[in-house]
Amino acid sequence: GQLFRLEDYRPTDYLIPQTSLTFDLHPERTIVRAVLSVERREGVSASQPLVLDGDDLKLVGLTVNGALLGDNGYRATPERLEIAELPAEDRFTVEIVTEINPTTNRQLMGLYRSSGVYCTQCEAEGFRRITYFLDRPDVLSVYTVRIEASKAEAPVLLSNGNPMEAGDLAGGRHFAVWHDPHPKPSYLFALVAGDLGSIRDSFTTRSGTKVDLAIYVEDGKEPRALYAMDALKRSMQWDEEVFGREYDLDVFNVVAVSDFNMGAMENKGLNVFNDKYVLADAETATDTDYAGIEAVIAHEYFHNWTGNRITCRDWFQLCLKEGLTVFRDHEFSADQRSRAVKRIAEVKTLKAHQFPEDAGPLAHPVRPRQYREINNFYTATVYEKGSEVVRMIRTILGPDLFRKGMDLYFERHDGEAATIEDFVKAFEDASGRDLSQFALWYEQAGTPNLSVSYDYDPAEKTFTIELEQSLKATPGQSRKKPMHIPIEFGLIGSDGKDITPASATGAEVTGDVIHLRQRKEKVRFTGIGERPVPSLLRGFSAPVTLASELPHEDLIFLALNDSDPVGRWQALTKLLTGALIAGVKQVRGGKPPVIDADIVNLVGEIAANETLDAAFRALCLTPPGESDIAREIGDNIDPDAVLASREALIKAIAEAHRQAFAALYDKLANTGTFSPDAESAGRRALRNCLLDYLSVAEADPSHATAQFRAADNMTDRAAALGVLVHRFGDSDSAREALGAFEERFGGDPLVMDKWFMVQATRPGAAALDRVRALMSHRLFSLDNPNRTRALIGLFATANQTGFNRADGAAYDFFADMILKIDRENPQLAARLLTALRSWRSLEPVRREHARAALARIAATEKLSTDVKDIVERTLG
Ligand code: B3K
Ligand code: ZN
Repeated sequence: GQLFRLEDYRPTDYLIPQTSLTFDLHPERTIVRAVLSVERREGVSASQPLVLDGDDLKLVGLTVNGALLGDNGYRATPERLEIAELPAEDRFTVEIVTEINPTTNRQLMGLYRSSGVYCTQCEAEGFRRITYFLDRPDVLSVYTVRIEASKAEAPVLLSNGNPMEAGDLAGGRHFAVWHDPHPKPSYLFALVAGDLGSIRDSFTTRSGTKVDLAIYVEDGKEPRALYAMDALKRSMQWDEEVFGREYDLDVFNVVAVSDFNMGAMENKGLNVFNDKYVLADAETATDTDYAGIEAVIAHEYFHNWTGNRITCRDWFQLCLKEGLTVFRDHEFSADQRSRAVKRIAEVKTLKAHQFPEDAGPLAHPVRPRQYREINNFYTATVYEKGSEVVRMIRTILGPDLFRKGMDLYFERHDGEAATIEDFVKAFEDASGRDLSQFALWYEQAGTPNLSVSYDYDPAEKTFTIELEQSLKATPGQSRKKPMHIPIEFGLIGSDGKDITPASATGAEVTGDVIHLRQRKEKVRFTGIGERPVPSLLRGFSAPVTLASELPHEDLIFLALNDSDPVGRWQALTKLLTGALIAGVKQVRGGKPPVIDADIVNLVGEIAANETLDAAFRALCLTPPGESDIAREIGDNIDPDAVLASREALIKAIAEAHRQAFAALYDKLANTGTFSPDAESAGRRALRNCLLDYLSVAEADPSHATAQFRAADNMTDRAAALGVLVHRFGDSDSAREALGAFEERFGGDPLVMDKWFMVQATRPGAAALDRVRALMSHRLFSLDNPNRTRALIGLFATANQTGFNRADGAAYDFFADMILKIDRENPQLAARLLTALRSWRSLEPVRREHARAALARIAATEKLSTDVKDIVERTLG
């Protein structure tokens, strides 16, 4: 693959202000006629050829200003159309006819058919698989789209923008014309055609425009789209209230399809979704599914302003739309639910997905400087860390200046393709602050480490915090500069209340934020009458790791008393992680782990504290996962020892609190009809945590079986199934539950994904054989990304002991699967392969097996550029 570099950016010689497309849809032979009005940029000579991108295209017609070209007038390959014979005038029309096959398109990029429905995916570079075009985000065009199709096969015909006309044609065919008045880059183009059901609603914007809303789903699944519709209306309202952003077309359509490479796509006025992020009801969706739908619906909707109205100049600026839009959807969910619980969930996700990326061979800056395959850069770093960077801007400026900066950004760049520099400048200009050092967050890869020490002087009544930041080398960046790290903090007195210092000297302090800018800095607070317990990084105010020398008692104090719930959770996590790591050492030394009674009591105390949110207590009762522990250990990982340590802690907690947990479990039982609201979901989350502990304490599946049978919703049913399969996998209870689940939901692929997942994640070396066997299940297919992710993806990312079995057999199996999937769907294969990114931190035997599997992939001929890029960077 070719290397693309940020510094090589150059604007195009030609622009395409208008694009008119006609699709004559046929399953195997679709004809696309593109009429492009082209404009030569000032100063560009007419001898400059017009070079358009293609991918796997077949040209069947070409004219310029209506005339055919001579043999030397153009050159067409499947990847490129170069037109040399151009008029002297600066404006002309190019008409291109291509023929494509939606049925054989298994990459799910460009125009493809999924369960008989035509749909498109163009981001990042899928439009060039439909027609030849300047397929890059800085070429904005106004689109008019005419779709013709068989009326029986595709009664519904959709594209971007507003519907203009529709009617019947000869031969049982019909047509529809759509016009999108907002200039957009080609990656936001979309078309959907098929036999779909829909639900409809409307939203009136605050300036009084009525917008028709529709969600299209497979016939018969309409009732399962109601929650998504509700989330959409709440998103529209929220963006008006919180960011002052209104919707800008007469219609907004969402379509759910079953074969989709990612979550969803923000095409202007026509969002296309993986049906997993649309379909939900109590019977089939868990609380996590509901929250996911709410977040993804909001995310795609919010892109209308951050991504569509203002798009990216080039793909290096991807975080400009993605990080910002993730930040916006996080804020939305926080406002709809419990802010603290939402924030903790974000921190967990960031640490689970982004920190390992930043610490491994695939590390890259939030704004990468180079890529070989852009689809491999839709990463946790660009999305999640990108969102953290925006969040830090708000922390540094405060909410009012942040909003002022956002307003300025919208005002200045509406209708443009912008850069990170434009974004940062808007905040600098709105606030008068210098963000040049802060902007290093976009440039430097890796997770900074903060080490902190404290000193209390009772005579002087001063408290001094000494901070030191460090950042390890990452691929291509050996030397790093110090960053501007905003650290929210509190100094807590023995009564549990925050102490307000008289003054602060040293590093800048504004309100409750310390601004660390040097490599090493001190802050000295005066007027501190007693030795305080410091709470640092409240709200997880910066994406850093924190090494602090706080003693055990202080952490327990924080876990119980910090006024910031995120701080409480961080302190508890630190304690649990310390205990778990000590346990791993003991296991590897051949001893049983010794569990600290203080920690066991602390967990019991939090569980019993009814003044706390149930959802918060559930988070506290779930000890760090196996991969969290592995990440904190850092190297020479033995996943079996990690599991053993974690299980020992769970058992100690379960046995110590057996009675209390049983009573609480009963008390939290379901009452009334199911509601997916945050409070009810929190209650279920806590109760399902307790179910696991109880089952461990009792060493008996009967509680889980009873819950599985009685459940009136998928959250409780799936949780019970999880306990049965993971804890009592060989029992009749587990077998019967799996059988009953399959019998009931065998007709519903999305629900069956949960059935595959729960088995793929059952710990232990025997998992591989089960995964192999499940691949021949009648409902499994490698052609469907959701199915593949449920079985192969979850096995590789959420079954540490199964995937990393010591003989390396699972790596071999995985390599075979990657190579197989790569032949059909390179994007999916490349994404799955990132499961091996932390191979270097394994103990030597597993490490060597993993390396060999990677090397075998790398040595295979005809790899896609996607997989080749990942495997080469992973091997380093
Ligand atoms: N923008 C799309 C992601 C496209 C991924 C292309 N490989 C979804 C989103 O982030 O909203
Ligand atoms: Zn996005």
